[in-house]
Parts: sequence; structure tokens; C-alpha cells
Amino acid sequence: MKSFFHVSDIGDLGAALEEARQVKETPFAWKHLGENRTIMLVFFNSSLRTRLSSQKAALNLGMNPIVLNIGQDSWKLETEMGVVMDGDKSEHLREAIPVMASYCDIIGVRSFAGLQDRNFDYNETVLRQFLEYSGKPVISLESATVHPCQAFADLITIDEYKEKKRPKVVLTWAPHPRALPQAVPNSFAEWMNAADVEFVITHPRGYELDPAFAGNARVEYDQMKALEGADFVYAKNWSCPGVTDPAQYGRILSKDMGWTVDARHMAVTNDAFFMHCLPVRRNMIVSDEVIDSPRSLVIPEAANRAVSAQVVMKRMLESL
Ligand code: AN0
Ligand code: CP
Repeated sequence: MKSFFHVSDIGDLGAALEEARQVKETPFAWKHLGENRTIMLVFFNSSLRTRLSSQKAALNLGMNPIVLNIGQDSWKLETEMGVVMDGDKSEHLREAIPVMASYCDIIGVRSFAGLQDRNFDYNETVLRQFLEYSGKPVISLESATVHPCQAFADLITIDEYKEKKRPKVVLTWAPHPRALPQAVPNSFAEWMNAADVEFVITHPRGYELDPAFAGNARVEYDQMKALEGADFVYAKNWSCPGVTDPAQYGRILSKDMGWTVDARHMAVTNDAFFMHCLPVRRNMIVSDEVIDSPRSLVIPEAANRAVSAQVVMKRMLESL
């Protein structure tokens, strides 16, 4: 595996889920694979789960993880080409990437969408430079448009907890005080479209996800109607993807607290499990009552981040 961005990079989902089960059962069975190998984990943004689960996965595989926080531990890096570097950025990605690559075998990168320039974000301008200038396998640890390690962990979690062969999974937008990227809902939609589930997306008008990710998924603008009979409720905020109006890209179009997932919403579901990638703002995205209920999967879902990361790193090590 040369890169991990999209669901297509993992191939057959049944095989990937089987591998995830094996990794979970015997996490140290492939410790020899990572011997004398190094993974560089590069963070342009904050992280709790991704940072820790990636290091844990690497250590389980016998690899040496190096974590670099850009701008805190390193120089601030320029990401745009052709600019006069007279600001606060001391070094360009063009040099920094091959230098980092010279010290490692695999690179993981967290680089959020800037939410200013839709083309810059949706072309994955930063991650593409890592692919081009590192010559090493690259894992998106949430980049501008995707969060595949999260979506894979979500799929593993749904597979573990589902009570019927083809569950109904509903992705619902929920309010948040700050503008957030679309990476998590994009990847979740992409992975659910590829999985054997009945998938429904619900959000206020204007929040339509990019068709490259939403595909042919059913979009239901009435949240209550969408949630009827759901087996899994996956809540997430995202800012305007700018599909219908590019000028609105990255903006907050609604803060309607009627969309906060609470007991009233869960009551119309099929006693659904509640999911969220975390970090979550309580009583904005979801009520205390729902996230603290026995049907809340947020902790096992986060724990599965170490499993999805290990499957991806294992496959990359196998193809080095
Ligand atoms: C980020 C986001 O929504 O993309 C990271 C989620 C994994 N969330 C926040 O910045 C709160
Ligand atoms: N879910 C997730 O990626 O969390 P972090 O931002 O804390 O890594």
C-alpha cells in the first residue's frame, strides 16, 4: 500500500475487517515486521486519539515512531509554491518533506483544511506534496478532505456491534460554535457507501457533501425522518462544503440547536448505538444523556483507532 487516503486504498472491505479482527486478537503477532523501521508522524494540528493510537499501532508492529509537531517543535513551514517567504514561515515543505523522509520508512500527516480556499483544500495540496517529495508511503491522519483512519475504525466498530446483517446507519450534522472541516463526514460517507449498510445522510440545506464522497447516498433534510429506525446514529458537525455555492465554503450556515442529538432524537431510532469520532462538545453535538447512555460507542470507537492504524501500517510494512 503506497498511500492511505481513500476506501479504495484498502481493497476488499471484508478482508480488511477480518484482518482488523486478527490484529485486535493478537496485536503483537507482527512485531518482526517493523524491526529497524521508522514512522514519522507529522502534526500541523492538535490531536489526542490520532497521535496516541498511531504511536501505539507502530509500537505494536515493532516500529520506531517519531512525532513532530510543526511550528512548535520545528520551524513554521510554508505550504504554497512560488511565494516570497518574507513572513513568519522559515522553511518550505519542498525541503522539509525530503529531509523528514530521509529519516523514515513511512510518513503519517495531519493537516486540516484551511477552509479559506476550496481548491487548495479539495486538491489536497499539502498531502500531495508529501506524496510527491517524500517517495515514501503516506498515511492521511486527517488531511484537508479525508480522515480514513477514523472511517476505518468506525466501520470496524459498526461491524462489531451490529445486531443485523445490513444495519441502517445515519450520519447527522449537529451544531458547533466553530467552523470545522468536512474530512470526517466525507470519509465516513465514502466508507459507508462502500460497506454493506443502509446509509442515510441528514443535514440542514446548504451542507451537501461533495459528490465525490456522498455518492448516491440518500440525503433526507428532515432529521427526525432520517433517524427513524436507525441502528447507528453518527453525529458530526461540518462547515459548508461549498458544493452548491462555492462562495460559502467553510462558513457556518446554521447553529440550530434543534439538531443536537438528544433523547427525543434517539427515541425514534431502533434503540440505536450513538457514535462520534471525538473530540465532542457535550450539549452542542449530543446531550449528556445520550453520550453517557449504555448505547454510546464513543470509547470503543476511539479504541478501534489503534486497530485501524495497525492494519494500515502492517500493510504498508508488508509492501516496503
Ligand atoms: C476536527 C474536525 O472536525 O475535523 C478533528 C476531528 C477528528 N475537530 C475539531 O477541530 C474539533
Ligand atoms: N478522532 C480524532 O481524530 O481525534 P484527534 O483529533 O484527537 O486525533
